[in-house]
Amino acid sequence: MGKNLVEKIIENHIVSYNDDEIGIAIDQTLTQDATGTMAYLQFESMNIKRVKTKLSVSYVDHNTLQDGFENADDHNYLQSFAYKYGLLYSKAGNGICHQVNLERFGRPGWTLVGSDSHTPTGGGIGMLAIGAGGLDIATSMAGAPFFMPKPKVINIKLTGTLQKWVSAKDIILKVLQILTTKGNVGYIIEYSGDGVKTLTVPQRSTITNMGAEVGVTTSIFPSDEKTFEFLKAQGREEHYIPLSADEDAVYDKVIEINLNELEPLIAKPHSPDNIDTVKNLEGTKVNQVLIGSCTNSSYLDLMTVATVLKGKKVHKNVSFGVAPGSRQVFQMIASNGALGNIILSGARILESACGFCIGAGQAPQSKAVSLRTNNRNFEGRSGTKDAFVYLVSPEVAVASAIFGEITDPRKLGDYPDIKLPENYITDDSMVIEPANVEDFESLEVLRGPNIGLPPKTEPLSQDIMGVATIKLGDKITTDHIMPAGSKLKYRSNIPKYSDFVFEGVDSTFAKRALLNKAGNVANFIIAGASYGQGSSREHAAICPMYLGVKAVIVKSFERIHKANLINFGILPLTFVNESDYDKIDAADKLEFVDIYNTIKEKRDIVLLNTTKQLEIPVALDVSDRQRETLLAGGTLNFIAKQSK
Ligand code: MIC
Ligand code: SF4
Repeated sequence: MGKNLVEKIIENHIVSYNDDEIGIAIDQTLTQDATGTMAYLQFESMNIKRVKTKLSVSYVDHNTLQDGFENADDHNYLQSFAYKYGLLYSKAGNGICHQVNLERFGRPGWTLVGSDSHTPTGGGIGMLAIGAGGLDIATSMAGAPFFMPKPKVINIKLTGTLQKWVSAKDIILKVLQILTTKGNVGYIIEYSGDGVKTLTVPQRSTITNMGAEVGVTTSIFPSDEKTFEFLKAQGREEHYIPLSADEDAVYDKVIEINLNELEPLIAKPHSPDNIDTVKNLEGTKVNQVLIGSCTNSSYLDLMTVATVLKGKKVHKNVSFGVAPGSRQVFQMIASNGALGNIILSGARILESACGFCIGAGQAPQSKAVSLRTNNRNFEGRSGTKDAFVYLVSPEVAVASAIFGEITDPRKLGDYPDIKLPENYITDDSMVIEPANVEDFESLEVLRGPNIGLPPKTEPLSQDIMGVATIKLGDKITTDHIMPAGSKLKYRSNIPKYSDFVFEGVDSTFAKRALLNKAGNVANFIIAGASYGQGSSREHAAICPMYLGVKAVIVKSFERIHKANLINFGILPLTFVNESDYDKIDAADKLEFVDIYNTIKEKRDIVLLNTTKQLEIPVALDVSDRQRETLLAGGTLNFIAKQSK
């Protein structure tokens, strides 16, 4: 029986194999500044002298607004940490981590874990690239394997060729329409079929990037001539290896998409799987159009946009912003004159950074219709609670910016048909090499006042007595749990950042939770399906932990968030009978009796709702390693216990 591509890469990296999970060796890690400080503070607490991966890169791309000293303090810490501990440091302005990593550092066949949910962008060049919480990146840098349940593989077979004006974004929007954002935990998507050959690396990485929204562990394309051409043009042909599935490879599910049949698609507010055709929404007035983010800001994307804009003006009622994904893209479009066309059209040129995508700037007007090329349109993420954000391809974005209303780009006539360059401009001078001195141990890591301490957790107690501090519905995202945007600058200050937990959902939550904690009353979070969708931010576990949350009881979890809860000693429990969700109301008193031994001895867990006098069975679906971690009160305690 032949092997699929995922199996082949895993086989090359496997270091442990149990019934409940596998452990793989990690070649490369990446972090960004909003998750990096915490990851590195945790790494420092492990007392390891230098990173043990083949390559680790620390990027700065999220907190670049610097409206106060906090972001700059973080950057300073990150740079000095990288210098001392052996990482590359990509300075603010060099670009968005996933775009830069793809261009300069990713390698086919390597494993990559990154403290950002869009790390799977690397799957576009045949990497097994997985997003995880910061603490999992820290342990990978310390040389530990990365653990996950043995993945199931969905094969998406692409046939045919995209029609003019239909783009890679439309392929992934189609995938989101088919698979939705729910119910795909534990799967990896592997692309194959004749259609793959027709897609360039930037197109492939748009698709793997937004696979994060499907909730799969990662997505991957084969490594072939297109991968070779891309790496060669980046001056890195020596990093190429061919990789593909065997002819008779077996998959857990197969889906076919005929590229010829696709048309321009759009994700309507407020979920990336709320898909419609652009044609159906044509004529809707648009207030803002933003092109950029790690999904769609490559050279290919911006050249397409610039070519369309040549000699045209943006509609008078549209605020139009463009953020090139990396300094390389910026430099390329500046040198060939394309940037001039974009500027002349009336665009606002934004920094090569996450910016608007994470609500850091460019918040639209009240009730605005905002068209964006990024990957998430959760309510409020743009910074304006009542805005309507739609996700589209750069082609749809630019057509709509010109006409001032949602526009099918096929109206624009001649398709630009951009060819990728034979040589990209490569200048890595904004990537700082680590110290190469004998006595790097004496080097100082710089800590401004914004740099706090890594959070401390406590072992699981014998009993947990508490209250349902909040009850929520389905699809609660980590943006709901731990808002980013203007609050991002507090990422390195847990007590301060914790004030904003569930801010947009129930602004009284943090205060109430802290009061309970002070009175020795545990906080429980109750929610529906797909709890913890979206980002990898471990602060969505750390800050609730700081506020005294001991258990989260839901219908189902998303992968990264569940792992983060375990890392910080919060019990991730699911209802055995989903209908029991209705047996708990907010403010009900809840209890676990003898929970420590129950979990240790793998007995059935019963939650007592003492307000309603009900017994509710709940399940803890974790590996043995995770069970021990929870008993110890989180990963750092578990590691400390093991090394005694
Ligand atoms: C996001 O797109 O939500 C982020 C901001 O990049 C997050 C990481 C974070 O919260 O720092 C992600 O996707 O993991
Ligand atoms: Fe940055 Fe947006 Fe990509 Fe997250 S999704 S890494 S915020 S560009």
